[in-house]
Amino acid sequence: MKVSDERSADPASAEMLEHISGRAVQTAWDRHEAQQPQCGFGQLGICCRICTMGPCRIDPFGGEPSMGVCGADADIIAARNLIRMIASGASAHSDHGRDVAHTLLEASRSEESDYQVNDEIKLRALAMELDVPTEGRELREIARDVAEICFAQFGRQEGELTFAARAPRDQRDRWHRAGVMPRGVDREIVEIMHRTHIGVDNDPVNLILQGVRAALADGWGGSMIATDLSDVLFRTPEWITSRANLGVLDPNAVNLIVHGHEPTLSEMILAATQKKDLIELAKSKGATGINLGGICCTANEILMRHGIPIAGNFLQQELAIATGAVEAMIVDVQCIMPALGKLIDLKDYHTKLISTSPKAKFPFAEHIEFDESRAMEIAVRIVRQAVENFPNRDKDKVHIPEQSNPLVAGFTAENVFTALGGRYRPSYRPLNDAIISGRIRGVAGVVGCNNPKVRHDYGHVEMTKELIANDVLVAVTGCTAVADAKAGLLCPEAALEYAGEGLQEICRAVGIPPVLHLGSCVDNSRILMVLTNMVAEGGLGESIADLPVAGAAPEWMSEKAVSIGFYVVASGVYTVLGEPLPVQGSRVVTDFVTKGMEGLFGGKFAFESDPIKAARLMMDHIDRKRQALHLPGPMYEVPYVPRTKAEVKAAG
Ligand code: BF8
Repeated sequence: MKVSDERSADPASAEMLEHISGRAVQTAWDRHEAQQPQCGFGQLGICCRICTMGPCRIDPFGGEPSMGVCGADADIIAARNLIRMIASGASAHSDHGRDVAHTLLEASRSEESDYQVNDEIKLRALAMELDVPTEGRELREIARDVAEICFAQFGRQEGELTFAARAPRDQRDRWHRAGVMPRGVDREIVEIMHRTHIGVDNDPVNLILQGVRAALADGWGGSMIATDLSDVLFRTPEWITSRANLGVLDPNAVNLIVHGHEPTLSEMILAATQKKDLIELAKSKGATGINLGGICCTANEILMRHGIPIAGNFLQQELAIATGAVEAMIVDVQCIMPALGKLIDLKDYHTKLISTSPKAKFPFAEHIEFDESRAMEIAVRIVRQAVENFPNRDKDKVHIPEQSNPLVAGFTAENVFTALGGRYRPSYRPLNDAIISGRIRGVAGVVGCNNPKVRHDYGHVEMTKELIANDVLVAVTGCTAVADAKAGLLCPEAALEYAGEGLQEICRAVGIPPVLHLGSCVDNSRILMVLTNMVAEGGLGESIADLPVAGAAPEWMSEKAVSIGFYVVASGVYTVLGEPLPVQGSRVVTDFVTKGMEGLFGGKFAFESDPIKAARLMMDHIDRKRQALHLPGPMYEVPYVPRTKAEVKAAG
């Protein structure tokens, strides 16, 4: 196999890697190789640089040193490091949510705002849930009250996070018993930072429970607010078609890529690209028009609501620039490699890298600061710069791979399974019935990043194929969704090619793909609501922990993924990670996250790098849950046969 194929299972990415090999361009794969061997202490989670008596590290083989200078052992060090990852990941999601809440608040205060409420139904539903009066009031007043309540959630000092009340009762009872019912995410994160300061909390399990509390404040708070208020501002997604992969770049048009996470920026850039005068300007420069594409989660945001095509996922950001066909890459926050600036500085490519957030500046990027109060004006300025850069494109250097696969996206907790019942039965009943009868074996959420430690996209795609072949309906978000889209798994036709007979029957009846795109990484909150609705519909137990469902992040790498993992597991979901959490230098922490958490929350982690084996672990778990609910095995023959009770039990 060629090196490029070893690095990426995605043909377009492999083609680009081949195309740039031998040039000065460096990619994350090259830098990963240059880092070998990576630090074993770091991988095991047993190095500490929290104070300047260190840095300290623990002998992983049980020898000396067995403690840091302060006396912290491997268990304390691993637990502290782990929950600091949660703090960072929860901060990223929740700061995103805070920005959306702030945008809604500003929009409700000013008639001049470029933003407005685009989903009145969702706003009114939220108002009802939050006890905001609606009778005889203007939409703007309702929006202000809803935004103020949501905004206040972030800093909530006492009591319970309001949206945690959405979780099934049994799950909330578990959180109460474990003492992890979250307050505001800001408070929980500050408490992590306090507890992990030298000489504060030195009980590994107590530390991790605080990590759980912050993660729950993210999933059921910051991220959930990001999703709900983005829906209010930019409208709740509906099923929509589009395409994904580098082939969406247009050799004849001005190509703009938005990369990052927050829809407040990408929505305005999209609106600016549709302005007649800018399109005319593009034509006057010799282009056929303006073509917008996305990378990472901001791509998922504008795909879900507008069908804007996706250029790629995390590991494709450098490859997109290397096509030589991108006039501007416009970035905001999260998952944007600083390497992009170095790539621009090579002067091999004409692409302008434009940073926009006061929170995120990059080497060699031009900074045009985005300000929600002048959103359209700034978006127009950015798009104009991209258009004016078109004549600098060297046509001889352009290399755009052909691949771009069709896809269907736009699934939400509101529409995803009500669709199964059609207009006459808009509820989760048909889904629950399909699971109860065994047509659908269970539901899996496959989410998360790319990581050059594993073959790009291979983990996502192979795991998803194995699951759907065995009648497991798969929900995807983030970079998994992009990987699966590129592999053609988000098309209804994929059911006929890859799904088992039972799942195929459902997909055929309703016209849905076997893999449902639920959005960006903050939209993992949509998956929480899907699970909650399944419990509420009845017949599948009393809590999320009873459901025949499982989660996975086969290629995860970011701290956000750690926060997601913890709120999903604490919400009752068995979750398999491709890369282990960096805690294996501590027996106590490893045991707690892979075993102990189950007793408290009903969910736990497993680590398995082989995506097929990981999918089978998930199906063993799903089958075990089916048995506990006294449900029959899969209705049709499946390649991965349900194990006997004893076999499943033995598999753990
Ligand atoms: O938030 S999946 S690489 S893009 S962290 Fe980043 Fe990971 Fe992609 Fe979206 Ni999520």
